[in-house]
Amino acid sequence: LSKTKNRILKMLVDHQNEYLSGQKICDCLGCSRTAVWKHIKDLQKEGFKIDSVQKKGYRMTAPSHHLSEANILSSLKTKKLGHNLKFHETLPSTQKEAHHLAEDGAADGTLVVADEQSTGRGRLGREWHSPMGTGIWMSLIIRPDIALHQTPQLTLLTSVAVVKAIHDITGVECGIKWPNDILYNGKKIVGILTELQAEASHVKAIIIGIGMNVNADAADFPDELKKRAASIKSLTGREHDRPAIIQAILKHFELLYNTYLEEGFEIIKLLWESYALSLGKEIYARTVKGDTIKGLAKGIDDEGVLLLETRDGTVHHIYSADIEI
Ligand code: BT5
Repeated sequence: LSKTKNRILKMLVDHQNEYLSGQKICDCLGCSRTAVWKHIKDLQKEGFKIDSVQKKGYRMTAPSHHLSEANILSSLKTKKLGHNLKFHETLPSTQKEAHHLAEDGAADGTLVVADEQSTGRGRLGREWHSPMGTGIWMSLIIRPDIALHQTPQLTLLTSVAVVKAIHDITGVECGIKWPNDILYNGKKIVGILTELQAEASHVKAIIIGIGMNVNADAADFPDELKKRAASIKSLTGREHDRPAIIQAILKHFELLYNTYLEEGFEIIKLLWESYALSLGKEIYARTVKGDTIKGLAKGIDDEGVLLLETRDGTVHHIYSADIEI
């Protein structure tokens, strides 16, 4: 994406609903009026609603919920995360794409975003429904210097960042179901998939996939998901600005992640617990092996592992499972 186009977009967003003259834009950016005009045409083609009125100039009329590279980059508030952005209208899976990029040495903080996934995936090879234009389907590549067993902590850190971002932008207060679901009234709004590339005991890259139902209507979900899934729009009755939510997730993630790298997991753990839905409750944990353990969710340990106490007083350490509350 051209830097100039991105800067024009930023100027228009910063002066939403005011006219900016072509001359003013040229003076600020040091380019010709023809160049400005061409970039504006491109932005209009990408779906931005920009008026152009003779003698007044250009004006952005409505916040765009449209997802594009320019839209995501225009108000990014992070130092590092997301600046190396790979945006695609459609991909089989952002997670798969991020794995390839990470193997090829993609920088720490690289973000892959798609407006649609044809074969989005969840844990254990499950499908993740990701229709065009309705959600956030993205994968973040990070390269922390941590031990393998610490990686579940990053799923929990991500959940906190996502819950905070949803609240900031939409006002909705979701809760977290260990390990990777963000729910509202028992319905899944967001799923998180954390995967690694490692060599011996050393983490080479962690790929964090986030799938969020933002502007989907009930009709957009297949029947088997209608009872279990919901979008933010279905909760608030209005459309939400996906680029703003992505920017907020990255901002919160970066803050929490820096705290985590400098001070460890303790603060993240406390924050996570404040949003957790299942702690102190009787739950069922279905493990990957297919066993179901019923017990009291006592909390998480310092590594992010769930502690489940069965009737006989044994505390089981649950590394991976599906939970029913
Ligand atoms: C997850 O798996 O919740 C992790 C989902 C991660 C998706 C992101 S999107 C960007 C990136 N690229 C990818 O290809 N994946 C990641 P799990 O806990 O296994 O839950 C999967 C289950 O959630 C499915 O079996 C369905 O029951 C349900 N499900 C599928 N699509 C859904 C949706 N859009 N909303 C809510 N629930 C859904």
